[in-house]
Amino acid sequence: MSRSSQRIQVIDSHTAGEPTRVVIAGGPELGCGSVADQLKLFRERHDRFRSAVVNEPRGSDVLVGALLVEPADKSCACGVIFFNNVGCLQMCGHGTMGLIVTLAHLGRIQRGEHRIETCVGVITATLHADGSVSVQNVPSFRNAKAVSVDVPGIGKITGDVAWGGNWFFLVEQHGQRLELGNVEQLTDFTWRIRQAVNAQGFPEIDHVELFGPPKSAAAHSRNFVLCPGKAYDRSPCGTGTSAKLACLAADGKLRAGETWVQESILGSTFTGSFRWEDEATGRILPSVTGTAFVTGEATLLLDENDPFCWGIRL
Ligand code: PYC
Repeated sequence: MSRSSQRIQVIDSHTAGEPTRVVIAGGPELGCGSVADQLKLFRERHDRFRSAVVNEPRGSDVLVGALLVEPADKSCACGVIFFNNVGCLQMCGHGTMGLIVTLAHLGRIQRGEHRIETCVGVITATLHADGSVSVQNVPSFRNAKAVSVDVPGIGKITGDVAWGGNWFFLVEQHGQRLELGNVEQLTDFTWRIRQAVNAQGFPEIDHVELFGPPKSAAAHSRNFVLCPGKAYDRSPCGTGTSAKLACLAADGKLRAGETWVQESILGSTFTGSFRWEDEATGRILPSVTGTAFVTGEATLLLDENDPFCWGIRL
């Protein structure tokens, strides 16, 4: 090993097929501010660290990173900064489930409720006896109903804009086959929608979500979710499911306490439900449950002499 190699300890997991890499040691010094403050520093000064951890040749476009940080709120078990192939995520549902099974694997937490500080607020994650994890996510809401956009090469597409910890454009009517064998077409289709929605006054939209009938009789809906770096979510997407619950609640299609089983493009599922935070404004408190498994323990080596030390970036 070269003398200049930096060592980063990670634990890999997957949640309903979507991978998470938790950085447990070797991360940058980000001070002792809130996680939102630490995220600002991470974005400004350590973007190459982000790329080194999740991008090729050590990772891939699909991988979501989760950097464990010191929480400012001392009632929290930890703070976390989520990131992907192109930048930082504000929240991540599948990543939180991956983080919880990772902390349990390390013996740092036991069954029960754990508060976690994210850059968009404190969330609570519950590790159940059967190993599943429920994420009580940040308050979620629909921002705009039935927004129509002219998508070049496709035509008029109508969808809802909603917040579930990330910003989503949710589309029911699209004429696409939600099949694993069709992901190239779905990726192109949703990428075009994202660009058109962003250009038409919703620049904050980072994810696009298509819905269709489920394959499993136990599920209520199937989805395809395009992430900001053009990878599709293998899981049903925790923040995307929260945004969906907010839309269902706003339309009166799901009542508080009822469950919604969201199937992913892989057929894996998350079970969601909500409580009202404020019925008058349509703000809900979503809870999303899924299962994650630890898949690896590793030490990443960063050798400055390696031309791809900081990952392959666009
Ligand atoms: O589960 O919230 C989620 C998520 C966001 C991006 C990938 N997964």
